[in-house]
Parts: sequence; C-alpha cells; structure tokens
Amino acid sequence: LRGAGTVLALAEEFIRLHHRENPGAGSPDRRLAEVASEITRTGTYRHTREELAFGARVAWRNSNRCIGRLYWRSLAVRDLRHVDDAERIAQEAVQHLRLAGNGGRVRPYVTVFAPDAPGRPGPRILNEQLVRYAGYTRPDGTVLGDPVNAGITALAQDLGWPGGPGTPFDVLPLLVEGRGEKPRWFEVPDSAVLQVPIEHPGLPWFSRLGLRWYAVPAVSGMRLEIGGVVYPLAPFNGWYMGTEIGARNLADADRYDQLPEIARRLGLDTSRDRSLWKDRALVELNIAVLHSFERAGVSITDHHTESRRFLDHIAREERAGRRVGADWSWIVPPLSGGATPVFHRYYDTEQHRPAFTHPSAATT
Ligand code: HEM
Ligand code: NRG
Repeated sequence: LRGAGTVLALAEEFIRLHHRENPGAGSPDRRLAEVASEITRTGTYRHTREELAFGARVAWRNSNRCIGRLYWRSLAVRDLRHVDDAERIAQEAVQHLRLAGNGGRVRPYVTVFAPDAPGRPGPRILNEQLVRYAGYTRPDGTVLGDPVNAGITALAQDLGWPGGPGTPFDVLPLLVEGRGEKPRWFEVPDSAVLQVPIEHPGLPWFSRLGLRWYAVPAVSGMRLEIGGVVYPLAPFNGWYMGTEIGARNLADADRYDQLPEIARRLGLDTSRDRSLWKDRALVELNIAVLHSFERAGVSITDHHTESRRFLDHIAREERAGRRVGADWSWIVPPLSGGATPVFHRYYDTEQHRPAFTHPSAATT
C-alpha cells in the first residue's frame, strides 16, 4: 500500500509528463493543485479521460519486454472505471475479445476497470490472459492441454467449473473477483474466441497434429500503474508475433512439447543433438504458424519484421528526445536471435512510469 505522500509525488511526475507531451492540455499548475487537494482529502484521485488514455499508451511505450511498441500511440483505451462487479466484468472482458479480434484484423485495446482505492482494492481476473487453454492434471501427474495453466485449471474446478470437453485446447472460463467479492467462473462464448488451426504450406500431415492457437493475446494478469493510481484489472492486447506460439507455446518441453513428434514425422535423427532435429522442427512449426494465421486472415507478425520495426521505434523515440528502455532477454526472439538486428546491441534497462507491472513485483 502507498501513503498519500508517495501518491502525490507519483501524481505530480505524471501530470507534468502529460502536460509536457500534450501542450494542448495547457499549463499543469491548475491540474496539479486540483490533484493535490483531492489526494489530501481522499488518499487518491481520478484521472481525466485524456490522462487515462495517455497514461495507458505510455505504459505500453514503457514496457521494456515488448518488441511491438512502434504503434504505442494507436492503443484504443476503453474507460470502464465505473465497472467493478464480477458479472459486468466478465461481459466486458468478452466484449474486449470481440472488439480486439475484429474478425481477424486484430486491434490493440486496453480495457481499464475500477482502480484500487485506500482500503478498497479494485476487481481482478485471476487468469493470466482472457483466453487460455486448460491444463488438466491426470492422476499420474501428466497434463492434458497446456501445463502452464494447470494451477488455474484446478482452481476453476475447485470453484465449480465442470471442465470442458477434454481436448488439449479447451478454453478456460474467466475467474473473476469483483470488488469485495469471492472469485466466480464465467464461460467465454466460442463466438468471442477467434482460433486458428495450424497447417503447413508444404507438409500435408501437419494439420493432423491437431494443433491450434487463439488469435488474441489479451494479458489480464498485469496491473496498470499511472501517476500513483493502480488499476489492478486492465487487460490489454496486441497481436501475436509468430515465435511466441511456434517457438514457445507449442514447442517448449514444459508446454505443448511438439518438437519430438514433428521431428519424427520429418524423418529426422532424434537420437543425436547435432543432427539439429529440434532446430529443423522449430523452423517448420514456425512456418506453419505464420502460414496458418495469414491464411485464416488473422493478424500476426514475424520476428524479422518486428525486430526491424523495434529499432525504427527506438530511433523515432530518440528523435522525440526520449530514451527507450528494453530488456534484451525478452526482446531477442527465441528463434534465430542472431539473424535479427535486435540481437546485436545493448539497451537501457531503466523502467519508466507509467507502467504495466506484475502484481508480485516490488512497488515503489
Ligand atoms: C511482451 C509483442 C502489443 C505490452 C511482448 C512480447 C512480445 C510482444 C513478442 C514478449 C512476450 C513473451 O516473450 O512472452 C507485441 C506485439 C504487439 C504487442 C507484436 C502488437 C501490437 C502490446 C500492447 C501492450 C503490450 C498493446 C500493452 C498495451 C507488453 C507487455 C509485455 C509484452 C507489458 C511484457 C509481458 C510480461 O511481462 O509477461 N509483446 N506486443 N504489448 N508486451 Fe507486447
Ligand atoms: N507470450 C505470451 C503473450 C505475451 C504478450 N504478447 C503479446 N502481447 N503479443 C503468449 O501468449 O504467447 N500483446 O499485447 O500483443
């Protein structure tokens, strides 16, 4: 929890930033006085709609792990700060998926729900993302589905979710904690979850692996912090970079672990590391992911294009007088790192505010 003094200092820093970057908003002095008196009275303050939209866009701009920041100005901000009950939150989260999915032409959105206030924590969604695939733990300890979601799947079942059809790609319900309420589960309708079956442009057997992924990565497990105000529920999305799916989600040994099967079907020698069977399987899987999304008319980017754009972004920001923070180990793609330009340099690692933060991370 933050004292009024910290809130005031963070608020002042943010209001000054907002006015510095938006000369049309006029002199900051009046707004600063207003905010100071509101914080003295209530321990917090209400952002204007302009401040909220600017704060959310800058939080994206400041996301050091994100390679996709070139378009930070185009983030669409849904102001739902008046919504704090589980039922409405579930509805609006589903609406977020529909708006963002946009029939395949994915649009970056953030939906901002009620903020924390002194003694009155805001609502939350316990899922890491609005769309996630269940991971059912079998009695022998193995997992059907996505092992990364085994914990939330068990929690959903504890809360009374009867479970899905039992495929490796069952969409989990949303576990929503309204303000001051216990968590409840809400099914996400199929019609709101755009998904892409994975096939390969040159390998007919590939589709028989039965792989798929969802179109919209909508992160719901991070908090949005703007000028000392914490929005614990502010799900955001862009579109996928192919490697997130093809080099991690479907490939990692502790996720869908598809490389051994793909290598086997490619007829590779999996008994020796130096046959590079993993590398060859990875490339085919990533070709399949990009091809399938493109064919389905669903937005996706590749790691070469996105790396170039990210360096453009840094150059453009520097021309605007701003230093871009970045986390090398997250920015460099998990496939062909050294073949992308983002590999061959270092980055400032300072974390600027406003920011998206993990609830577990230390706060100032
Ligand atoms: C992380 C790409 C939009 C905020 C990432 C990562 C990638 C990425 C590849 C690394 C993920 C990983 O390794 O697990 C993109 C692309 C976008 C996009 C292609 C297309 C528009 C956005 C938007 C926001 C955002 C709209 C916020 C408004 C973040 C944050 C992280 C991240 C906070 C770190 C997540 C974490 O710590 O787990 N992004 N992004 N990104 N992105 Fe983006
Ligand atoms: N790697 C995760 C998603 C993390 C965020 N990635 C984005 N964000 N592209 C996964 O589900 O694979 N975004 O807002 O577009």
